[in-house]
Amino acid sequence: NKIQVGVIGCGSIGREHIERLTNVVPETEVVAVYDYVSEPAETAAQQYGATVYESGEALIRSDEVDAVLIASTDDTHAAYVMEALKQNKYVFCEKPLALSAEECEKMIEIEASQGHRLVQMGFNRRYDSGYVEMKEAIQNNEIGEPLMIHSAHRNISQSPGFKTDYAITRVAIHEIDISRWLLDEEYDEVQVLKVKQSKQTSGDWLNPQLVTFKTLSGQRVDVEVQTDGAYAYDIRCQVVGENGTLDLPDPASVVKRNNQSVSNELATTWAGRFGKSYDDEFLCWAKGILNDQLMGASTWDGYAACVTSDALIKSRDSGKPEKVTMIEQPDIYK
Ligand code: ISE
Repeated sequence: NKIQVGVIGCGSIGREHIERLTNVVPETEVVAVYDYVSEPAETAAQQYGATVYESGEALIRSDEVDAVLIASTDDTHAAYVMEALKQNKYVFCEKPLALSAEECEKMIEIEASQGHRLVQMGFNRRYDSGYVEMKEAIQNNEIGEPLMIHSAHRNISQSPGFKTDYAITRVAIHEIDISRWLLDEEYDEVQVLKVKQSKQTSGDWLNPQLVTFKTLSGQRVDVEVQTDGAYAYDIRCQVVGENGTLDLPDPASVVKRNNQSVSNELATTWAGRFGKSYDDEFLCWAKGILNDQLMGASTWDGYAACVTSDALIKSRDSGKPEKVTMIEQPDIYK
């Protein structure tokens, strides 16, 4: 008997995750789906033999659902996570955990009072083999104490309706999480720096944005966030330590030599670049559920990302560094 999963949100990432839970993760099966638009839910239900529910809440409360995957629009995540917590069900939530830090604080309160973790956050980069190797090298003291990180997040395009804030809440949120995870530190203050704007932007949002974080021990992280018009979907990360540096490798691709030049292909989309990491993320989720011990990113990590996003957006408006102020960490996240 497999873990019976209900999926809320059957858009592009929801569909990919349903496919994974069905064909990649042996411990799970998708039995229930919901989407606020009926067509994608019906299609997924038919293809994977699941039942369509009339609301996300009904799906979460259903007896046939053991665990919930939330891949719906960002503004709906918090209420669904709260409902799953109240029903004492395991939940996987795509980023962001909520639109405000206050909503996350409520979740933390409930989860901590229940005494064990129920939520795993969708920060897939923690499962990317390159980042995993970098983390191990840091932990093994191979470059000494990390002092700073230089990073870049470059996109070719965005879907219609993209807004300036999304560069933080949907895009740089990956660097907010992965830098905290690599350095194993919380942030002290963050800032958005103004930079000359690219003409390769298909809307009226700010692009690029230069984002910086300072950790409590004084390490600095800079992130170039290009949300449109870049030459590829390209993710760069270099950790600078006292005794050396670590560079995130590109995924394997053949090195081509022709026309008097040497080249290798880059990814065009996040799905192409990070597919394998999502597989490993869900394998980890299923194991965590079976052992009643979730190991991936937690509600606390989702909260940290929201607090940091809020401070960055404030800084973009104020033009100054802004403090990242968090509540005390409950024991279940330590
Ligand atoms: C998307 O939500 C992601 O997760 C990608 O990593 C990011 O590059 C993209 O711009 C976002 O829309």
